[in-house]
Amino acid sequence: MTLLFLSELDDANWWSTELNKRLPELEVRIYPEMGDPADITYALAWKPKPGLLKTLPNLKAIFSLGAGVDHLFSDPDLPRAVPVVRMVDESLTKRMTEFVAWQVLDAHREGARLRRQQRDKVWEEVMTPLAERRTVGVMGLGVLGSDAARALAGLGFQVRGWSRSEKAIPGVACFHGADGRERFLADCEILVCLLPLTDDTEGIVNADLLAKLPKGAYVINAGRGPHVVDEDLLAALDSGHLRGATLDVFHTEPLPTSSRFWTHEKVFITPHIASLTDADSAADALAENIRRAEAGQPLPNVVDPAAGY
Ligand code: NDP
Ligand code: OXD
Repeated sequence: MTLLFLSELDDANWWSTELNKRLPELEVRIYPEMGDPADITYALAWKPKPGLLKTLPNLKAIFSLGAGVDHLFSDPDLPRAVPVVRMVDESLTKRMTEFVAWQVLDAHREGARLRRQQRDKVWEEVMTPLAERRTVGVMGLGVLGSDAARALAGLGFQVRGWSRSEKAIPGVACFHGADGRERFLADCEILVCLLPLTDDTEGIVNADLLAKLPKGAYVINAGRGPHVVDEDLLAALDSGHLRGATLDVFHTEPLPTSSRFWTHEKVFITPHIASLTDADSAADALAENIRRAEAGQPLPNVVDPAAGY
């Protein structure tokens, strides 16, 4: 069995070392050194070149190096008969929850205003409500969103969440579907986007959605850049309707230096690092998945191609 590692961003040597500790018999090839395409039985990929996976005739599974799989489904030539497995890993989940808690607390305690005050040498008290008086909404209650929502509830926030199907999470008011969206958004003072990017969610953070948030709301996007209509977000920030935004993901990454987001006083930018995966943790599940595939057993976390996530 041979795995092709396909990523310009992730550390190929780290992944191949960790995989071989668990599966010494696995041959790991690192693209572009792939040898005979017919040898490749597994791909471990992040943003592979469109059309490349189609050239591997004996693929048994495609493993995404990320939780999101939009980088695979955007390939019109993705081999549809091969199962795509998303990354579900404890380190990825914990890091995302840390990021969300960090940014929600910063927005809640008005970190941006305090940093401006320090810059201007202004000594002025900033009184903020207790967490129990602050409503935070999490869009997407999957592996990442539900963990973040639970942690925010643990910090005392009034937490609500929104998903496609009905959910029940202790301490979280759950809404779902198009019908639940408006009720979910009303009163959300801090909105966290942890949705996957699909045809249904592209452009979801637009003027219409932002107008439904209360004045002074704060938006945190750790999903994907195309969830946001950039011009609509900038207009809501400029008009004062939004107090601020934390953006980890963008339409184009790296974010072009010409983007207004870089210099906008109300925007905090992070370079798509809300969460990253540790190979030494995620290789356990990956190796187990390869063992299962070799044994002809069903794989967990296979993406439903119709849903696209
Ligand atoms: P999951 O697939 O576990 O969860 C997705 C959630 O979104 C589910 O609750 C799902 O609803 C909901 N959802 C999907 N479509 C809709 C819709 N049309 N309307 C309402 N809710 C919807 O994904 P993860 O939690 O593992 O990951 C979420 C996303 O986070 C990834 O796809 C990726 O884009 C992003 N991400 C970003 C990272 C970063 O560093 N910035 C790192 C890792 C991930 P239901 O439960 O009903 O299916
Ligand atoms: C992911 C990501 O999808 O890092 O895991 O964005």
